[in-house]
Parts: sequence; structure tokens; C-alpha cells
Amino acid sequence: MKGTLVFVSALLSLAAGKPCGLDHDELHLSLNKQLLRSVDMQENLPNPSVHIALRLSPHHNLAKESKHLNRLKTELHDDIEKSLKNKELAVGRLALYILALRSSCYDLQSLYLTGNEREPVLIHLKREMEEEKQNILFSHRPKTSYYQYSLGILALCVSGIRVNAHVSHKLIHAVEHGQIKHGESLCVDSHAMAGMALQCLKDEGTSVKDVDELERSLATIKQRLLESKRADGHMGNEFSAGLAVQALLAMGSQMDEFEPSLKALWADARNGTYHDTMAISQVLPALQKQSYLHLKSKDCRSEDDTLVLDADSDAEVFLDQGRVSLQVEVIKSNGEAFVYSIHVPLGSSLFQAFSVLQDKQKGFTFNTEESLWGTFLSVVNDEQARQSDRRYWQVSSDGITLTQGIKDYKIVSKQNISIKNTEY
Ligand code: B12
Repeated sequence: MKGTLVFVSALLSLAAGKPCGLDHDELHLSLNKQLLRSVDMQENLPNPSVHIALRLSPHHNLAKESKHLNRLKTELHDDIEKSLKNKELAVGRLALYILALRSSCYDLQSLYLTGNEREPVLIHLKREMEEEKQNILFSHRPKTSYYQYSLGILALCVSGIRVNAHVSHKLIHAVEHGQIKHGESLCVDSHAMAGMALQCLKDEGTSVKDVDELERSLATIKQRLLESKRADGHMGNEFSAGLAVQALLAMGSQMDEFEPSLKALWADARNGTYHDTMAISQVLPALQKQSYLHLKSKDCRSEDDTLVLDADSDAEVFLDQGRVSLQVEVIKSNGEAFVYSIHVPLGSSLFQAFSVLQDKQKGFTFNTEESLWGTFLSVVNDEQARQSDRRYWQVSSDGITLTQGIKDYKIVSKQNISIKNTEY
């Protein structure tokens, strides 16, 4: 329902000529307000990435940000402790939590985590990073991903904790050997995160195994980010370009190197591409020429407190635009394929289409898990594609991999959807 609402309000804003007519400052404010509005919604866990973006912005609503900080320290904190007790992977969430607390200048030394034992939060992350490093040593990749591994290094570095030279070396090595991927292709988002993490180490003068090697891998990251630039200016796609611009800013790139990407981000922001709060939280700092590295020097003094929310303009409108036919192919891990056909209302999300399919046709079932990016498709036809097995359900439309999740992707024409259990 929330998705439909947001989609319809995006359509309405477009129809009303907004936010297309907004200048840069108004556009920043409008995105800033969307983030602020999202922290009022209590049904989801507080999102540390949203908190970081709110805190990196020059405009604040200090009361709402402080309330959100308290929710992070209670609700997210408890959720991370629960994951640790269940021996689930938490490096990335823990790192984002630490970065979020740092963004509010919270005293991290005084914070403890109780998983299987009670430990200062920063020491715990340092230990988890050691475990990840061991995993790379034996299995040639982290248990989580290089994206989360980089977040871990960045969080430690930004908090003034020395990062073990063996830990940083594993990231430098992965960059140099082209091991940082999203599915099968080179991952721009993870390169960006790795760039910010390694630049932080360089700025801090943290001892690394080989200084020349660090310089080389920073140059490699920069080159790959610049090479990933599409004709429309985006580095990677519209959802990685924000982090890529942040990384180039952090690495001291000249304005002319990232200006085309900034323009592409502005254009997409105006077109309403970034309605998902997670996407806004990664794009807004870049639009405001900030990066996660700025958290290191944040002192939280003399902050603006002028950001206020206007009356909520969301209107629930149901538009009946007819129906569209959809073919859905499921390809299981053993190669077995199943094909289904349905008709769904035009503008439905893939999630709504799958729900109709599940209700109306025998054989098709699906299940999902919640994450910071929203609803992740985890089970199809009783087969799970798990992170622990390094598999996922890859979703494509007419042979092209989707750049959005199943709740955000809207069906606006007849198409063939493929859901394939894929190894990564
Ligand atoms: C690593 C990663 C993956 C890995 C996750 C497993 C792993 N080993 O970590 C794999 C390869 C499985 C993956 C899959 C997909 N991904 Co991905 N992924 C990422 C990446 C690089 C980092 C996520 C992360 O670790 N965050 C940090 C941790 C702390 O946050 P978290 O919420 O706990 O992380 C979990 C979720 O993010 C979830 N996840 C990963 N991708 C996606 C995508 C969606 C839509 C959802 C709901 C959840 C989700 O897996 C993470 C690990 O458990 C992000 C980049 C970014 N800018 O954020 C892209 C990113 C989130 N992915 C994206 C996409 C499009 C997908 C796919 C939809 C691609 C596809 N067509 O199949 C699928 C998901 C399909 C499904 N089954 O629902 C987009 C989302 C854009 C959007 N507007 O929604 C991003 C931003 C990349 C991009 N620039 O296009 N992804």
C-alpha cells in the first residue's frame, strides 16, 4: 500500500510539474524533507543510512534527528544484538550503525553490545573484521560482501580506531584482482565504498602493508568509477552514481570529473527516480557535495535547525488504467524451468503481480525478507536462494536485469519476467 501511495504521489507531482521546476536548493530541501518524513514512520526499524544523510545535510530538524538517534540506540541496537546471538552476519549493519552514531557525535567509547558476551561496540566490529579477513584468507571472499567489508573499515577509521594492516590489505588485493562484483558484473557501489574506506586510511596515515599498493588501488578505483560513466552521465546506474560521486569527492577529484554525474543525479531526482528513502539517503549527500568521509571531522556545533515538514500532501488515488499481460519464468538451481501467465493492473509492482500469481495459479509461491533496501525476494516455489550459499533470485525483464527491487519495479507494459536462482 505504501508503495502504491508513493508511486501515485510521484505521478501526481510529475503531473503538477513538480519537482521538475525546482532549482538545486529546493530539490535538496525536498529530498531532505522526504527523509525527515520517513523517520516519523514507526512501523520499520530506524534506518542508519537515512540518519547519516540527515546529519550530513546542512539543514536540520534537531528534535526529530535526536528522536531518531534514540530509536537507533534502542531498536536497531537490539536488532543487531539479536542477530549476533543468532550468529547472523551483521558487519554492514553494525558499521552503518556506528557511522550513524558518529554522525550525531555520539560517544562511541561508552557503547557496549551484548551478543554472546558484553563488549565495546568498536572492539566488536574490529573482531568481526578479523573474522571476515580470515574468511577471505580461506574462501577468497568475505562472508558478507566487499561492500560490507569496506563499510566496516570505513566505520573503524572514521571513529579513530586503527585498522589492522592485514585487514586493509585484503580489500586492496580484492580491488587489484577485480574481485568486487554485484552478481556477475563489476560493482560500482562497492568500488565507491572501498574508495572511501581506503581514502580514510590514507588520510589518517594508518599503517598499511605497502603504501604504493594503497595508492595504486585508489587510482584503480577512481579509474573504474570514471570508466563506468554511461552516456547519460551516471556512473554504473542511477542507484550507484550517488555513492560513486561521494567516493570521487572523498578522493579529491576535480569538479569536471564528477560534474556530468551530478547533473544526471539532479535530472533523475527531478524526474522522481529517487522515491525510495534508501536511494535518497545515498544520493542526497552527493548532491550536497558531502561524502561519508566528512563524518570524521563532524563536530555537531552551531547546527542549523530550520528544517520543518509541510502538511503531508500524499493523496491516496486509485487509477484504473487497464490490465497488462505478464509472463513469469522461474528457473530453479537445477535448471528446471516453470512458466506462468497472468494479467495484472497496469502500474502494479512486481510484488503485487507475484501475489496475484500466487493466489490464482497453482504451483507458484514466493516469500520475502525485509532489508534496508526494502523487500528482498528470498524464496520461490519453495526454493530458497540464500546469502550463506552465495545464491540469490536474480530478476530480469525481457532479458535485462532489473535495477530495482520487486516492490519498486512497476509493470507498465507487456513483458517476460525471469526469476533465476543464480550463484554469485
Ligand atoms: C551486495 C548487494 C547485493 C547482493 C546481496 C548479498 C550479499 N552477499 O551481500 C546480491 C548479489 C544478492 C544482490 C541482489 C540484488 N540486488 Co543488490 N546490492 C548489493 C549492494 C552492493 C550492497 C548491499 C549491502 O550489503 N548493504 C549494506 C547492508 C548493511 O545493508 P542491508 O540492507 O542489510 O543489505 C542487504 C540488502 O541490501 C539486500 N539487498 C541487496 N541488493 C538488494 C536489492 C533490493 C532491491 C533489496 C530489496 C535488497 C537487496 O542484501 C544485503 C545483504 O543481505 C547494494 C549497493 C548499495 N548501493 O546499497 C546493491 C543494490 C541494493 N542492489 C540492487 C539490485 C537492483 C539488486 C537486484 C534486484 C538485482 C536483480 N535484478 O536481481 C537483486 C535482488 C533481487 C531479489 N532477490 O530481491 C540495487 C537496488 C536499487 C533499487 N532501487 O532498489 C543496488 C543499490 C545496486 C545498484 N546500484 O543497482 N545485491
